[in-house]
Amino acid sequence: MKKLSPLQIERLQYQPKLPSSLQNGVNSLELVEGSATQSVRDQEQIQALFENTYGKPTVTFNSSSSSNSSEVRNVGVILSGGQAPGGHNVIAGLYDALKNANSSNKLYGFLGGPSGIIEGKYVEFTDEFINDYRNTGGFDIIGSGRTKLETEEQFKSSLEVCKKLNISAVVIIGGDDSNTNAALLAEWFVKNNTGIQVIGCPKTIDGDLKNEQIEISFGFDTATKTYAELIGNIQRDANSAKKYWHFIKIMGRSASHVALEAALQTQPNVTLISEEVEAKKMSLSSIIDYMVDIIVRRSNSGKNFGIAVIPEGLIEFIPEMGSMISNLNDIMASLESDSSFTSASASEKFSIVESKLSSENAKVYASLPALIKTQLLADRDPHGNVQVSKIETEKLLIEMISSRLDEMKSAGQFSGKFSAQSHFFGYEGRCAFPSNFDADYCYSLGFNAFALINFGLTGYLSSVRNLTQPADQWIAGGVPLTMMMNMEKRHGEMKPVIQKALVRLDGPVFKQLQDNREDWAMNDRYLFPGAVQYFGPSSVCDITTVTLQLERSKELASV
Ligand code: FBP
Repeated sequence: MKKLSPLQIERLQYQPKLPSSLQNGVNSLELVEGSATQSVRDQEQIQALFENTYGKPTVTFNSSSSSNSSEVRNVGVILSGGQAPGGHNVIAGLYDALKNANSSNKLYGFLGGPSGIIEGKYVEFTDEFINDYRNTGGFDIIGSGRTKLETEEQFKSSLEVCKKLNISAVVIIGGDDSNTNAALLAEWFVKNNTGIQVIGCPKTIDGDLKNEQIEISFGFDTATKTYAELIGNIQRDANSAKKYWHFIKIMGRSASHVALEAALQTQPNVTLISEEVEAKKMSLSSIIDYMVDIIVRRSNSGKNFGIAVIPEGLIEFIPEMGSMISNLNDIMASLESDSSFTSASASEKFSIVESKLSSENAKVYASLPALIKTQLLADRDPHGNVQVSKIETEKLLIEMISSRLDEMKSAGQFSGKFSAQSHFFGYEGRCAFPSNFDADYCYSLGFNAFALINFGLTGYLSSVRNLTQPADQWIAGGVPLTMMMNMEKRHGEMKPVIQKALVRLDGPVFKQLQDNREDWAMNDRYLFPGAVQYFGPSSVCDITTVTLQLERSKELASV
């Protein structure tokens, strides 16, 4: 028999909330169509690529007093990409909606991510199976993977597997790339008259899958609350011992939403925002200047300690680094199967790469410590990009700041102490038990995904909005995936992709940081959020992030 922790037992009892429109099940709904939509950019190209699924209207569900019967449906579900808290509840919501609509409906889970549907690896969900995973973190119910579902051959294999299981709809739970693939699959299924629908669900702790229709991706709330709890604990340690600077890198790949939200929840002394670094064209050396200035000023007022929050993707946003990394990505792609490179020693690899980089980029590469040079040569992700989670930017900054302070010491410009500790928070938050907010949001997204299926829609992303209000006031509906797309360069070719949302430097969330930066740098305004994901004052633990509240209050003020 499985042994469960006391919190696990407690969370299994949690009953996720639904928007009032969905509370009577998917057979008691009416669908309200908005107007026809367009892609965010590159309309002609996107329309040409998605002839059958482009331009559909957004849809909203209202509860209806009449009750319709629902035909028997088999549905398949895929968890795709990095883990995000709440994935299990999306599946639980989908399962409950599907069984509630017709008890003969079946839900299949494809194993190990998108490769499961290609290779026909699956499980059939039952009450008993699902019940063990309700309100738990992780994606281990069926596993996840990063296989890109995009080729004709993969689509054909997926069709065969769906036919075998009599599946008429597939739900893909993923981030921007996985939902781009969901849009391609939806289009292919329509084009080939298969009758199979595809619905996406917005997942990623990174918080960069958002737009006017999707307020936030799931997992962002729990992950940021978890990191904020950890940062708060470190701040208390730093404030107690008063001897270390803690450099904390926080996950989020390109966008700095996670670092920014965690900073707003904890008020550390320094918060770097990659989008700002890029906009201000800050070199690595000017970032060091900025941080050294705060370290020295704090030291002069007797504080040889502090907290610096660093977004995971920073390195790619520093102009000279970004240019060198993109040059390096191309070189790495060409060296991938070159055995004289793959079998070379570390120092030989450095020289090979330097000889192939442009002279400017070679200088930047050569100036880096060996540790970072090696990390920059690690395997690329499926898109050919460097895996920023593997680059210890926090250590790079510590090393460069230490040498700068040593020089200043020798020149009599610094008499304090600098002793640093580095941390990387990423995996610690991706599989935490979903917060109350994520447990409710995810369950609603899954439930709503089945409502979209029941109305025969395809190529839509499940959308639940009005998230700063109590769950019963949330608005359920769907957004055509093509509406969020534009053309971007991938592997040297222009491809249709869902546009990533980066931190807006003209938005209220960044402004909140900007307005307080100097105060937080010099005065210790640390906040210690604690573990508020599940229990505690409902004004904190049941509501969503500072980011979304600031964004929504600005939107409402402008109405
Ligand atoms: P998704 O975009 O798939 O949601 O993954 C996000 C993420 O957690 C990033 O924050 C991080 O850079 C990356 O995954 C790490 O990937 P991996 O799990 O492969 O190490």
